[in-house]
Amino acid sequence: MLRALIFDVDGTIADTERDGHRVAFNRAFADAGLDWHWDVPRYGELLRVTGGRERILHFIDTDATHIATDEREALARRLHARKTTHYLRMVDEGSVQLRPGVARLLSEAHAAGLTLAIATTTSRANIDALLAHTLPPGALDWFCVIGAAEDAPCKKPDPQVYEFVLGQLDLAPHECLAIEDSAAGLQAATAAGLRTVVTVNDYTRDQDFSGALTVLSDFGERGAPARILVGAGISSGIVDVAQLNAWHARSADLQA
Ligand code: XBP
Ligand code: MG
Repeated sequence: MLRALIFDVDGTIADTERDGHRVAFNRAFADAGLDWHWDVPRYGELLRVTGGRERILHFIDTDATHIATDEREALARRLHARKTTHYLRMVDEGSVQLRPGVARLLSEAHAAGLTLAIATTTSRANIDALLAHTLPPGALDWFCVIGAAEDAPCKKPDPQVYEFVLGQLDLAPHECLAIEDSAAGLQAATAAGLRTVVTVNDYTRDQDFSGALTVLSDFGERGAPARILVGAGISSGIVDVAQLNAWHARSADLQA
């Protein structure tokens, strides 16, 4: 029986990367007097490194090698803290929106008694701000467990954040579905024993989603149906709780 949905955040709940995190990184670089600029395609490459601090550190190691090795970690930490300040301000100003169907599916799942949880690479402050600004008042309480960067220092594709969330929920992987947008997220969820529904975005649509239960454009809304990219079709074009239950039941049949 399906008991819980575990959602990724960046790219899944909201399109945060291109016009949110990327812009915040660039503002932090400018504040520090650095002439670094991550344009849209370059940021797509850098997204292979999960975790904002790790992404900055990787960039320094490859593109700013004049910075002394023993100063890199501290610089990455400073820039990342500043980037978080900018990102929170942008969320506050309403610059980051939920993806199609997310608000509907979350409230339907909550009303249906499914347990909701989050498993993300980003920091806790970013999640609290995003959910507070995009969901109805009190919706933060819908999430029984929020696993974030602070809870799992080993970032996706490492399964640590999913293992943390499963432990807190006290549920077995087969009682849950993970919802992800990236190959790294799918690998993390799969390594934790979870079956995964993938919704893609412009940065992830060409990634390898082998092993996903299904791959979709989004969750669909009335008048804007979801497209199935891999897997079985959905008659209404809208992913709802009944559809998630059907996919979950089918995955149990496949495992039996
Ligand atoms: C996506 C990430 C994060 C964000 C930036 O996380 O890899 O690093 O790009 O956020 P997920 P931070 O898809 O798991 O939600 O700067 O806070 O790391
Ligand atoms: Mg993601």
